[in-house]
Amino acid sequence: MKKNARIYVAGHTGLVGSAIVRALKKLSYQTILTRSHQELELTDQVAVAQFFESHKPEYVVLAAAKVGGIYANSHYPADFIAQNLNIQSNVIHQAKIHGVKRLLFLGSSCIYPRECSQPIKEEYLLSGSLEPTNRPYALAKIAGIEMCWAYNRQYGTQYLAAMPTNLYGPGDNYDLKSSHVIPALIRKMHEAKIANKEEVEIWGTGTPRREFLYSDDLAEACIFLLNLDESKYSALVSSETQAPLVNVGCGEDITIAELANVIASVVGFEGKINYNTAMPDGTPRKLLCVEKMQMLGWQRKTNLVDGLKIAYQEYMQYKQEKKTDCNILNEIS
Ligand code: GFB
Repeated sequence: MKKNARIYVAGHTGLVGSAIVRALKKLSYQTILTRSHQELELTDQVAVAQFFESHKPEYVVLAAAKVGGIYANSHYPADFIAQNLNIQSNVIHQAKIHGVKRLLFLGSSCIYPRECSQPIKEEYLLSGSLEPTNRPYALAKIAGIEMCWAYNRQYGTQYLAAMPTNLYGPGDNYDLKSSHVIPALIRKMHEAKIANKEEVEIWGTGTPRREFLYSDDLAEACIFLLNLDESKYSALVSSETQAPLVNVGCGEDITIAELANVIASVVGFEGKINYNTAMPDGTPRKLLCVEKMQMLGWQRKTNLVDGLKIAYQEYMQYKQEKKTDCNILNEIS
């Protein structure tokens, strides 16, 4: 991408989108197009068409999505499937109408079958049943991948889907009902430490394994993919037999119980960790195979402990500043 290319980052206030904008700015990209949810409703077909018509982006990063942790996915299944299908259909279709050169569609490792062999290769997509706690979200994301692939085949577009593993980082959502595990545990342990509580409650059995990637590393991976030379990029998006799909992870996972201990030490919480087994575990394991990205020449930079230390500092800073534009204050009822 040229430094003056018109790059639309859909979802720029979220964890992923904000990291992508930071990374683009750091690399001196000059024309980054963003619209807040208030300015542009991506589920509104007409509004999205008007935006593309007026601003004619050359590249699109589709990071806008209804996202959340295990509790939010289980309790708002209709929102997760309907909003995501609408957002991605509108953006992908308008990208085609307006001749976008490259589009990167972001999904999640929960698209793969629950009982997959590990580590999970891209080719395992649609080879088995999904994890029930996030099936509506996963199916919307699978539809997005299929849509990228279908448009590439029928219209010769160059759309690529990147599936990140579980993410965390600056600007994360710390609401205990809708967040993912890392921000939830940072907040729970910090608040327990401050209140001199002797115990914190963690959901599930602590035995599920998860792989975690720092959001700024994912952002670098996204820009790396959009900047691949023609032959490498084309090999990813032009296959008749393989979906235009690439996993983005670090290749290592840990149990939730191990994660809780690491977060306790980063936060300085010395009390007891209790497991509430009435809450769901979700999928037992989802470790991505990251060979494809490694072969292309990318790997993560930030290890888990370093990333958690930065995330904890960010949490403290946002709490102190009580930033109104941060997800931290967007509690859901
Ligand atoms: O991060 P998380 O909500 O998402 O939960 P998933 C990961 C694991 O941490 C589960 C456990 O086994 C949870 O039971 N856990 C323990 C907690 N304590 C907590 C807590 O206080 N809060 C939360 N949230 N979890 C999501 C999907 O699945 O992952 C999405 O629902 C998406 O669709 C996302 O794919 C990346 O990894 O289980």
